[in-house]
Amino acid sequence: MESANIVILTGAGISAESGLATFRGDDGLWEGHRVEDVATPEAYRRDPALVHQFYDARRARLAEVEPNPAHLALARLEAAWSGEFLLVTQNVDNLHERAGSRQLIHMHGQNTQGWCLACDDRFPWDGPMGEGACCPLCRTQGRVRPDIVWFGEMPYKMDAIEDALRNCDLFVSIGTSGAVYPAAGFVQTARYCGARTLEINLEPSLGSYLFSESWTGKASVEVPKWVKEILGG
Ligand code: BJW
Repeated sequence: MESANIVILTGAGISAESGLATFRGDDGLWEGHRVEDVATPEAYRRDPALVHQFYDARRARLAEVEPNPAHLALARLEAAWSGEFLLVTQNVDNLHERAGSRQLIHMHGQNTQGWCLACDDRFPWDGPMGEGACCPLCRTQGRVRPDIVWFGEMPYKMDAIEDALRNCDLFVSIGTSGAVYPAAGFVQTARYCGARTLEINLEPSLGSYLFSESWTGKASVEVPKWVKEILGG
């Protein structure tokens, strides 16, 4: 098994026990706003101050949280694995890289990066951004937005993700509700191409029936258990 190709998809549930709120749980609202009301290009055009407030608050929170045993176990697995390994996260936090993951795609962007709509460049961003942010490269003011994929926008690196899904032997989905596409459809691609599929989630997700195996429980417990099992004890 140790030479098999693995693709892992993670969602907000893997960071929940680090203290970051998920989107669709009981604590899933941000000051009464649904994610759909702050995570769209239309919302940004309508009320940029509100959208910046949402991402500035979440960026500030990153300094107060740490990777949990689930992030650490995935980094351990990557380091020990001899087959191909790709970790695709929908999360815009930086907990996977802080845990040591390297083969990592942030398909919905990163809240620790800015994107200048004037010069189309992307760059690391620490601290608040707000409406008046100045691009460190072209110096234009007020055209910098968080480097996040909002509803209706194309997720990043889809070609590389599709290739990895078509070539994987094992697809594992961790801590995601399966409510948002294209990520919610990855299990079907992997399965169609012959991969074994496993879901690890607090509760069965919307697409749970599509997986060949399901583990129900907290990511911080179940992921280290699974990694130990796959690495042979
Ligand atoms: C735990 C746990 C613990 C908790 N342990 N588990 C109609 C039909 C089909 C599709 C569409 C449609 N209308 C529009 C679309 C497309 C749209 C879409 O999917 N909409 C749906 C609402 C239907 N998608 C898009 O627009 C995407 N772009 C796109 O499709 O482009 C065209 C395209 C075409 C063809 C190919 C490729 C592209 C873009 C989607 C962008 C999503 N952006 C967001 C916000 C930005 C990032 C941010 O602010 O952080 O991304 S939305 C939000 O949802 C965020 C997340 O990444 C994403 C997924 O959420 P996630 O991670 O699953 O979190 P939750 O809260 O939903 O679930 C957490 C889970 O964890 C739960 O199950 C818990 O039980 C569990 N859990 N504690 C283990 N301790």
